[in-house]
Amino acid sequence: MAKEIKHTICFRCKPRCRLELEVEDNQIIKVSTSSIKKCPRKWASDLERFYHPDRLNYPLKRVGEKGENKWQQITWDEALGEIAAKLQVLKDKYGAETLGVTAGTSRTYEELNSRFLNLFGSPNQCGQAQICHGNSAVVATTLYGWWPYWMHIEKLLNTRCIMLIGRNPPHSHQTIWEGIEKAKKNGAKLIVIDPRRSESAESADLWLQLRPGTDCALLLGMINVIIEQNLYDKEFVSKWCHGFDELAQRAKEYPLDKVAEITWVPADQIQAAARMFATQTPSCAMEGMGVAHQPNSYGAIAARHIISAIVGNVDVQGGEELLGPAPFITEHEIELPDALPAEQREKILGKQFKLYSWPGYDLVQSSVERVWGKRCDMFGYTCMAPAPSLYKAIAYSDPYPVRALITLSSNPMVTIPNTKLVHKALKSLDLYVVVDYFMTPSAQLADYVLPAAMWQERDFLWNFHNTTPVIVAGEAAVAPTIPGKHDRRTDFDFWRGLGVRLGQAEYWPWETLEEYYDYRLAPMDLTFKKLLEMGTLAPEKWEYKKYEKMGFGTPTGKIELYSTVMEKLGYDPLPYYQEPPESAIRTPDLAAKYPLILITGGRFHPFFHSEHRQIETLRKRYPWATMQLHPDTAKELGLADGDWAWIETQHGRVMQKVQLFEGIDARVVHGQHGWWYPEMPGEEPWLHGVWVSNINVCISSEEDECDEALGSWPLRTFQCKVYKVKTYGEGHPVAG
Ligand SMILES: Nc1nc2c(c(=O)[nH]1)N[C@H]1C(S)=C(S)[C@@H](COP(=O)(O)OP(=O)(O)OC[C@H]3O[C@@H](n4cnc5c(=O)[nH]c(N)nc54)[C@H](O)[C@@H]3O)O[C@H]1N2
Ligand SMILES: Nc1nc2c(c(=O)[nH]1)N[C@H]1C(S)=C(S)[C@@H](COP(=O)(O)OP(=O)(O)OC[C@H]3O[C@@H](n4cnc5c(=O)[nH]c(N)nc54)[C@H](O)[C@@H]3O)O[C@H]1N2
Ligand code: SF4
Ligand SMILES: [Mo]
Repeated sequence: MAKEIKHTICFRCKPRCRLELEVEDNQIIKVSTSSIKKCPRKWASDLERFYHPDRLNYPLKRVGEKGENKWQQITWDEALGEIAAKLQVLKDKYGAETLGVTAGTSRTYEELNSRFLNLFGSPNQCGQAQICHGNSAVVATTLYGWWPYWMHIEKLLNTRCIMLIGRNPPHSHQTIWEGIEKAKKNGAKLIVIDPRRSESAESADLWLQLRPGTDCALLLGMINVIIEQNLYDKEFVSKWCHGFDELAQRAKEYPLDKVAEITWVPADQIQAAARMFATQTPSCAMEGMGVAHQPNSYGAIAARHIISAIVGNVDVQGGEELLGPAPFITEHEIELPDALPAEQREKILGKQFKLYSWPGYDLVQSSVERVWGKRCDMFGYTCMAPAPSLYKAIAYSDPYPVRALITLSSNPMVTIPNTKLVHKALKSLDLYVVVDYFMTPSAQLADYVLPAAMWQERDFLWNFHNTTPVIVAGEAAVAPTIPGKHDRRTDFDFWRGLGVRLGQAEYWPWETLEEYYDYRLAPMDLTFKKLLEMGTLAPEKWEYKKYEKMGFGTPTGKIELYSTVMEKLGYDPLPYYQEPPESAIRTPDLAAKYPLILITGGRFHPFFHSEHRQIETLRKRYPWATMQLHPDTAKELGLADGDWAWIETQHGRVMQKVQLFEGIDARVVHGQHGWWYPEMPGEEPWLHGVWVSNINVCISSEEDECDEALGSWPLRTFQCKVYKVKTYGEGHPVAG
């Protein structure tokens, strides 16, 4: 057979590039050279992952005890039939809300998770979205009536100042970093707010090394400077912003000396950053996980959007660009949010977090729809049950029994905090189904493990969650099923197969992804095939200042510095600073015992969360988990570079190797996240080494520590201590 070039969408990391693969005889030979040149990661080693001997090839059914790693191979038809039958029995016994779905960080057809679940009647979708840009999407939409599209690289070329708040794109989003580097060459300034001298901070004009978890106070301090020094855009504010006087009043509570004390950032630096951001306009801010993973994420994210609004950055080229929806059938329409009956909406776990659940949804979306004609996707906004609420419900039937769980494109034993609770919960389920590429610590606890088609094996239509008219199409390069070798299926096939078996057939009329995408593109008079030929579809010209014609998609039609939605929901309508639940100020006794502040999860090459640990080429470069520690702290603790050391919090302890790093504050430790060791035994108690270095063993998941409006859970501000691992084998695999 002749060689062919297939145009796929790469899901190896975040940018979702269109990538050409060379294929011969249903085998991927290589990633074409022109694509590799474009890929800043040069991650051609993905073929090593694609053809890895540990990939899941057929559905597996548990035959031993849970966690014994004993499996029987079955067919897809058997697997889906048995799962559907068991789901029906559990639904009849406990109600539809007894089923939860846990999804990962937006790698697949997540709109179909919601569609299936809404039709099934359960509100309990639990996604990483709630702590992964989803909380930003919700806050932005609440205040601006739309979510600015931050993946719009071209905008960076028109910006004069970029402020990265808890975000480090050289490791987490390389195409954005390329854009920032170009912007810098054009003369743009770069401000970085980060407790570590990250790669972004290295190239910054201003680096603010703050105390973890204090961004909200820092940003309110900057807002105060901008207002007091008359640096805000008076015309825009008076015409297009609601609640400026109330904001000014609140900001007054954050004078520079007080903010400097809270944040550890010298007052002159705070002032310099505020002045730079307000005068070098259009400027834009990008917040990342340093902010999203804070206990008070609403406050920090709201303050970040407010600061951009008052300096007149919204819906201008090079600022916070509000691009609007795509004119096709959006992911959110596919989710069928209205199919979930009102009495089932009421049962959503974590319903006390009202902004990221139905009361907030109705208030926010009705205004968005009025102005934009469509609702905003906001990352599976329809049903978000926060992880701490979900795992508590499973483990303790509190507030009601959740007996079945489907995990698709996620690895909760590694990526969700309080691994002990997740472990207890997953083991106690009546039905646990995992759909993945590889066996993982989570999959080891399942009743059924189903092999998913990888990105090279599936058609995909990508649009950044309905926040932009840009649409990208990618095709399957090779077939997911090769008789005699493997029988993998796409996640579309999984949801459709289950839906059809559970009485949802009329809602799943498309037999293939191509049919599904043809349906979604029909309003644009396009087919999936046509779009594949075109590659990427983007408007020829971007429109700005659209609000002059249509207003903002909020209840007041203005940017809500003072949020009427938050007010109606019973929360403080303005951002305010709260001490983290664990800190020297809030819990001094705890801090005396655990004197260091633990931050976790700063992204690093070459891994993506808990993925790629099987790939030998990468593990040779990066064999073990690593923590960053200041040399002075290490010296005091008798630790040297490369030593194994325990990181211990009141919640648990794990070991990682010490890396000395002068760029971190001596009072802060940075622990990597995502670590498990596939080469260790899969059965209990090892579960592929999930207890050895996985930082989420050290993190709590209490509902009352989550953000009160969003329900997003903190992952980065815990008191800890660090000490040497004394002897080889000191740590039992089930570390405590
Ligand atoms: N302590 C701490 N915890 C964190 C973070 C942190 O910074 N600190 N970061 C958090 C954030 S922002 C996120 S987004 C989460 C990430 O959390 P997860 O999304 O749970 O990430 P992974 O661990 O990579 O799990 C993805 C799993 O799905 C599989 N997979 C990948 N793509 C697909 C697909 O298309 N279909 C199917 N069926 N399977 C697929 C992979 O093999 C892998 O096993 O972690 C969160 N957890
Ligand atoms: N290589 C790789 N790339 C990835 C991923 C991956 O796992 N690996 N994951 C993807 C996903 S799902 C996500 S969400 C993105 C996340 O990408 P980013 O948003 O860039 O997130 P991180 O690198 O986790 O954290 C950014 C910075 O926050 C800092 N930080 C920690 N605590 C605080 C704090 O309290 N305040 C402030 N201001 N900063 C703080 C850290 O030191 C770190 O440098 O990356 C994506 N890209
Ligand atoms: S940058 Fe990431 S998404 Fe783009 S081609 Fe490279 S590995 Fe794939
Ligand atoms: Mo994420």
